[in-house]
Amino acid sequence: MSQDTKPQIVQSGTNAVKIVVVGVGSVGSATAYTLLLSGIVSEIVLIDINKDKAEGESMDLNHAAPSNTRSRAGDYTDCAGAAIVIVTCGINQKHGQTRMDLAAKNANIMLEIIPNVAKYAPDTILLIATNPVDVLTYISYKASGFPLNRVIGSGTVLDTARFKYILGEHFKISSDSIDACVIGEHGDSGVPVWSLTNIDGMKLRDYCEKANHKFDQDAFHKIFEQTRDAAYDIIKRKGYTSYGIAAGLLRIVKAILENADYSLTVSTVGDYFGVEQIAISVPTKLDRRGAHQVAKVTLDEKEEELMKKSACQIKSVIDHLNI
Ligand code: 6V0
Repeated sequence: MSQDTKPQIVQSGTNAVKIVVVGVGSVGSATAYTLLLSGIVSEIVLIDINKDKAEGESMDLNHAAPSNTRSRAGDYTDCAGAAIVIVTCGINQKHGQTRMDLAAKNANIMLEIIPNVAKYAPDTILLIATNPVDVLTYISYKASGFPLNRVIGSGTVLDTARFKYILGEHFKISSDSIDACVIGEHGDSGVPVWSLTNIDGMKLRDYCEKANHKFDQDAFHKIFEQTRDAAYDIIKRKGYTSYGIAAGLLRIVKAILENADYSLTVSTVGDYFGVEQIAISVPTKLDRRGAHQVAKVTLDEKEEELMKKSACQIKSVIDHLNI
């Protein structure tokens, strides 16, 4: 990953930090609310094609704001000085649609807005959440002209949280005791990394033996299906998903602002699993300069094969868009 050595706008400590959220629908407003209550940012600027919506949301948010954080509606000139610009605008999945079905429309929206963000905030970090997030992270990288480390997709951070939650429910333990992740596409070809799953510091098989649980491959397969299909199940009932991704975006923002240097499964652009120039999620370190690849994750043969398929799936959509 080519690195950008310019000092970033993120300041030491996290007290005077401006974040911009572009798109304040279900995801953007939940993200702004989550960021606001976290107290780690001082200013949240909301941009939406629907200006009234951005204004209404920011007024409402201010009535929930801790004294050191303010929200306001703005336009692209207000991206100047932003530490991070979070992009959540565009169309969302309707019942029965896949994330990839959104590609063409949302790609055009990215091509329209990203150059504006880059113009006024040339040193910011772009954090993309709009779906299909891997494809759009790649398009945002191209449209911004930013170095690789400053264009980050929320990737499988949400899938990983869902996976750990469902595993925790299965074993009736806190998901904090579980070290597990989903990598690959944020979507139907995402890959659960069973070979590296640890519970209480033990490999899954050892944990099952020690804790008197059956090592039940069928149950594990169902756990992954539930993880993969979670968005469809939620959208069928409430029409959209928002809180999970908002918490995931907060986790990413925190890792950047706090110069955390730990890894999350965000999506970044590069050559992966034999496929050139795509964005896909693998464990990636985050700090004030953005994303930094850690050593290539060691997968078993089947996982490696699934990652190749996932990478090809993303590539075929990027190629199809012909941008
Ligand atoms: P929504 O509630 O329809 O909000 C979209 C917002 O974008 C609206 O307020 C629009 O006015 C605004 N908008 C549209 N076009 C533009 C534009 N050109 N410039 C500025 N604003 C614009 O959608 P929702 O918030 O539910 O979803 C937004 C995106 O997030 C979708 O693509 C979802 O699929 C995606 N999600 C991504 C997730 C992830 O894990 N990465 C998770 C959930 C949803």
